[in-house]
Formats: sequence, structure tokens, C-alpha cells
Amino acid sequence: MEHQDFYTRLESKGVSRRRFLKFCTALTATMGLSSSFVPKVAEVFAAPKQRPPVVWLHFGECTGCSEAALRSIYPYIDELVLEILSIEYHETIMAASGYQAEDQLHAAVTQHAGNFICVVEGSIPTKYNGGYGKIGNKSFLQIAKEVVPKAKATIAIGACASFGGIPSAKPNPGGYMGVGKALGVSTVNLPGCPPNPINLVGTIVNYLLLGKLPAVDKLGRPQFAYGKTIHDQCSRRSHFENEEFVETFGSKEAAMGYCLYKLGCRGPETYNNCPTAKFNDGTSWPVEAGHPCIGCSQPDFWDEMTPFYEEL
Ligand code: FSX
Ligand code: SF4
Ligand code: F3S
Repeated sequence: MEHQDFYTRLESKGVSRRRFLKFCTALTATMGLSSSFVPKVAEVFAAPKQRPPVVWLHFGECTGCSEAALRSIYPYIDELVLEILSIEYHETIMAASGYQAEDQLHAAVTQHAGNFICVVEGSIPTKYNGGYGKIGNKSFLQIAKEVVPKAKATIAIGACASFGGIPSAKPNPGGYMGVGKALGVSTVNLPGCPPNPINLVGTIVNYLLLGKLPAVDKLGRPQFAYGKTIHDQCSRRSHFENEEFVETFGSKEAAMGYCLYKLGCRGPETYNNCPTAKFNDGTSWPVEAGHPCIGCSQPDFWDEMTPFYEEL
């Protein structure tokens, strides 16, 4: 019955059962599971056994991570996320503001202490007692210290929350850093500026289906998503091997899809699954669209990978 309701709801949003199963197939592959898991992955959405409470915090960032997750891929991904999670607090999508919002955060953290998933978006200024970023007269650092230790697990979404991102670029007067480093806690890190929302969904589905967070590398990144370099999965790789490079944008070589290494592509030193997961319902990804990878999922990419468009 529950299943029927779910598929009827999807149909009413213009998403056929077939299309939903196609999404589940792509998600299962992205998670590194065999295709025999597709029906189980579909069940996680169609008949959720639990909807874990989520508190989603925003600190120093551009909200691109939320925008990417809630708006730009799969017309229905936001619906799917809301099917499997109980979002208790999220400043971008909640109606409450001001004192009401602060009360809501406090209530959610108290009620679900030890039980909620904390998703953090954005980095945390640590110098001057956290003075570079405040909400309701409390520093980001103070809010994070109050909320994060009470969570069952913390997922850092985006380069900023994972490693500091753009706010932590030199000279970084506010002492911005990623959540794990700022608080001395371990977090599951989903870097990228913005990260691919499929990797957030994969992390959560892994948790719901297998009862644990995915295996991570030494930087806290799920291996299913960040286990290989862009370069090792790139569709332009044969051009790299044949030394067929694009030297200028808009050239004949660009039209022929040659390798972007000489335009500063950082694919060889960047770990992410963009070439296989792609963005916007599997439409494309930076290199396929003709733009070199700028290494947006690597620690300190803004300092380490610049100047962009130049071969390092
Ligand atoms: Fe950072 Fe997210 Fe880049 Fe922006 O909020 S990872 S600046 S895309 O959006 O945190
Ligand atoms: Fe590697 Fe970038 Fe060339 Fe792709 S475009 S083969 S990632 S250097
Ligand atoms: Fe970022 Fe490179 Fe992927 S710039 S989005 S890691 S192709």
C-alpha cells in the first residue's frame, strides 16, 4: 500500500516508475553496489523503515551546496530526499526566521539528541573567538560546538565544510576551516564546490540500507565517490595519451574534444566521480562541457590549484 502511495505521488509529479528505477540504477552503480541491490535501493525510498531527523547548519559558504541538492538535478531529487529524511532544521527551506528559527534549532537538537544526522554546509571562522561569522549573536563556532557533538553522525557537505573551501583561501584573516578541523571531530566529507548531490543521497542511502556510513579515505571522503581521480575516469583520456591537447578555447581542437590539460585541467590530481556520476540528471560534467577541472573537491583548492587555466 505504501509503495502504491509512493508511486502515485511520483506519477503526480510527472515522474514515471521507470524513470525512478533508472535513477535507482544510477544511484546503486554510483554507490559501488551490484545491480542486484537496485530493488533494495528503491525500497529505501518507496517504503522507508525510518526517516532519520536531520539538522542542517549553514556557516561560511554560498549556499550552492543546498541549491545543487534541492533544485538543479533530477526534478524530483528534493522530493526523494524529503521522503527518506525528516528535515528538522534548514535555514534555506524553512518558513521560520529570527527567534522562531533559533527555538526550532534548540528544540530539534534537544528532542533528537544522540539520534540526528547533522549536515553542515560552510566553513567555520576560528580566529577572534569565532568573531567573523555570527547568527543571532552566537558565533558559528559556538553554534557548531553546541550542535555537532550531539549528533549521531556529521556530514560535511561541500568543499567549505569539508576543508575550508573558498572562505579559507589565503590570507584567511578569519581563520576559517572545515568542520572536522575546527571542532576536532571526525566527519564524513563530501567536498566539491558544489558537490554532486548524488553523493549525499548515496551516503544517506548507504546509512539507511546497510546501517552504517560508507567507508571513507584518510580525508574522510566516501571511497565510492572519491576513490579515483577525474583523470582516470575521463572520456578525454585517450587524447591525453596521444598528446592531443586543446591550447585555446574555441579552437578546432576544442571542438574535437581534445584533452584540456594545457588549459590547466587538474583532473590528474583531483579525486571525484564527476565523469561517471555527472551533474544535472546525468547530463554532463565540467570536462565534458569543455571546461578544465579546477580541482574543486581537493583540500585548499583555491590556493593549491590556482592560477586556473594554466598548466601547473
Ligand atoms: Fe562552499 Fe556550499 Fe562552494 Fe558554495 O554552501 S563548496 S562555496 S558551491 O555552496 O559551501
Ligand atoms: Fe585528464 Fe583533464 Fe585531460 Fe581529462 S581533460 S584526460 S582529466 S587532463
Ligand atoms: Fe569539481 Fe573537477 Fe568535478 S572542478 S565538479 S572536481 S570535474
